[in-house]
Amino acid sequence: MEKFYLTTAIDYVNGAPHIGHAYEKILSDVIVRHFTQRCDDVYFLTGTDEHGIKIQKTAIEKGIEPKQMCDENVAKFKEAWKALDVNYNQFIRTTDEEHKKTVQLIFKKLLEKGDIYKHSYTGLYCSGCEGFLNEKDLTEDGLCPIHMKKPEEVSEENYFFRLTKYKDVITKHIKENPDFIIPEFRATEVLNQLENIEDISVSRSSANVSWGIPVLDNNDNIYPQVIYVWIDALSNYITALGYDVENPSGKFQKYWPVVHHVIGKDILKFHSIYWSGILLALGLPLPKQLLVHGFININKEKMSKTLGNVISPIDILKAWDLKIPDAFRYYMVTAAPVGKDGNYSDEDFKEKVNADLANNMGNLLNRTLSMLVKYFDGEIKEEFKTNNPLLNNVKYVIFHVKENFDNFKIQEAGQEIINLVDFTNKYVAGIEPWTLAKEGKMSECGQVLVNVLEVMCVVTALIYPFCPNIAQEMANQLKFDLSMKLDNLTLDNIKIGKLISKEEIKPVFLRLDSEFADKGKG
Ligand code: ME8
Repeated sequence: MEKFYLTTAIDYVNGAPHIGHAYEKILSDVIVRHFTQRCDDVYFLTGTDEHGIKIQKTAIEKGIEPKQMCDENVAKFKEAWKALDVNYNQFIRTTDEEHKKTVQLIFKKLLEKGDIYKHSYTGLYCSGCEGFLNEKDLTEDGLCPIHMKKPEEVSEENYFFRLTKYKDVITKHIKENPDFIIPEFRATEVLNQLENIEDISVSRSSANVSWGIPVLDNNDNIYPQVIYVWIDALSNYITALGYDVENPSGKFQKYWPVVHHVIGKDILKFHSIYWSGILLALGLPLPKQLLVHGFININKEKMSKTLGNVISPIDILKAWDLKIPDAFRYYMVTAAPVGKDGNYSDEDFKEKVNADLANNMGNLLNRTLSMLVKYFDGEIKEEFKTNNPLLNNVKYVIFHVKENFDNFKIQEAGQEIINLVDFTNKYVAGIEPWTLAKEGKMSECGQVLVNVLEVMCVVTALIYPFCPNIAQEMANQLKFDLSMKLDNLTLDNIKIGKLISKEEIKPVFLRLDSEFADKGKG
């Protein structure tokens, strides 16, 4: 696999980032870091979605200009991704001039092609979704099922996109490409939605929504329009690559369409149906894959402003006094399988990271290195390097971690790594190198320790995407080269340092103190 382009959803900036935003960006970063260990050319795009009525209304409530509010909140998003070590290549803002210009040209091209047309319309608009809802989608009380708010009746003359023209091609594509939408059960959901799909409104009257990208050449007799958020927002995936409607070239040609869009379950329809329609209308190939993740709940409850349980990722790091985000990253992506809803609770968090990262992984490394220092002054003698009985376990785990990542089964990949650590712990407990030392069987003792340390190098490489700082610390102590590509990761290729220095041995992860347990929430 040579090229790997991954995008996240671009977040609305009417507030600071919450744990759900953080989950998606961490998940994406973990995937990107893993594939960076496997391919030479990886591109990771994230960003912010800054137009629309929701942002406009929040800015008005605050009494500031929308752009000023966006600037302030974008800074909070960037700060959070930095604190969480989300290492993107590019951060796109839909208020970027380049983006705005290209979106206008995309709109114009579709208008000229006849795929966008004028139409008078009365519909139910949910500003939470930034979309029109059908009567049948509403709850019994007439509310939006996601935002539990009554949608507003809107009557306007708008531009519409001829989505129905592409319905059959999209349906066929989904049916013929089972990997297009994962997990697979989500594809069934989309196929059902496609059956009742209608043309969609793609602009709003600027009298109602002024905070948006104006439609170009709008000198006809309908009132001035702004481009309705979804054409604007979805196009970020190509405008970020410098897509040019006349002459697609450069980065766009390099990475499109080998793209994985990581998105939450609530925006699947927009990505699978609307985005596919727009791309087909532009004559562009469809993305390789939509990876649809579930929602993060808090203490098993849906996170919402009304419940007052919205948690900021930064507050979690602060509350647990975490200088590095590794434990939080690890927990977020291993607490639930990717497609299912996950849950954050302080107790769970503490229990899982203490068990896996401190007691299991960190402790094994620390004990083994300490024994090497105690019995051999940290020296790894040539005679200690023998055939490693854990070889098959290592091969098995490397294979399955890669396979799980290929299928975006990130929780399962994490579990494979911890299983290897578990097994190695049992190997040590069964063989008791300290007893071998007591009995004077020094060479045997040294061999056991080196067998374990070799496995720990593999663990270091595999855990790196989840816990980049801890992995770096482990690599430093093991004198292991963390830049090794996973394809070269075999026990034969691992050359641990001849001497492990006593001064450098320290726990790579300290247990989360129970006194913090009640303070996790922001
Ligand atoms: O939907 N758990 O922005 P957004 C997990 N701007 N993920 C969650 C979540 C939760 N509790 N809440 C939200 C938008 N998300 C649009 C996207 S893309 C061209 C435009 C996810 O700020 C959500 O599913 O509401 C989405 O993938 C992302 O966070 C941004 O949500």
